Amino acid sequence: MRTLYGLSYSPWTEKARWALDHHRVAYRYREHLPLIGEPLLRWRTPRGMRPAVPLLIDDGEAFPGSFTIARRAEELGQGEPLFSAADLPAIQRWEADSEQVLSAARARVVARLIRNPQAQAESLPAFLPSGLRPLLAPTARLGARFVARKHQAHGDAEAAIRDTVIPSLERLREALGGQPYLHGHFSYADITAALMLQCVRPVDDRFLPLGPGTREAWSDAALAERFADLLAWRDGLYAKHRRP
Ligand SMILES: N[C@@H](CCC(=O)N[C@@H](CS)C(=O)NCC(=O)O)C(=O)O
Repeated sequence: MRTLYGLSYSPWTEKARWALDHHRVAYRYREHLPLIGEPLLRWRTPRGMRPAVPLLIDDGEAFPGSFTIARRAEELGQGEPLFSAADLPAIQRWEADSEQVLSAARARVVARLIRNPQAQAESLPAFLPSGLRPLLAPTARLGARFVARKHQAHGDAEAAIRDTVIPSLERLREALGGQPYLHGHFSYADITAALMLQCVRPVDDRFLPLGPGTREAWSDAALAERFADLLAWRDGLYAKHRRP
């Protein structure tokens, strides 16, 4: 069976799942555990590639990264295309913006997680009994530190938000110009751009459930006020196009 390895709270995993679900591609989902799951992840990742999730294993072949998985979903699935040839160069530019924004956001999220015991407890594996979770929360802090080191998420997180996130969101606002889609119809450009807003205010729990501590670590009240129009656009896109 086709298997997707991911982190349920990660915007990258959500991009991959959105594309797979849009194309009605069947898969089973397995949660990756940072640090503890690293040896297995390395073993599954093709040589020469940085081990990260989401990772799709399909018929013994590995498809690493949300973009590659979304393209694979388009090959396999049904439904309206997300990557029309004419849109591809622009989709790639939005993907590059989204990657930069989410990397900046990750630096801030892991820094916040290291100080937030509630978010740490929420990031522990679901099978652990609730009574043990507060005790084991520091283990999740180790996991967060590991992710920060592995993905070089250090430096001034606030400066990265100012220099990377805000300009990208301004560009998105201008490109949309009040329209529902970036390219006149729903495409992967909308998906990858919409996920940038996860670090402004995460989408509703109906679509991507997060515990309160995790939600807080991903939220930014000042940016939410400044980009309220983009949040409304993202919420509309989810309501219309995100299949459960
Ligand atoms: N460009 C990749 C980025 C994936 C990525 O950065 N994944 C991180 C998400 S925090 C990850 O795997 N972290 C957990 C780990 O490395 O163990 C994509 O589009 O999927």
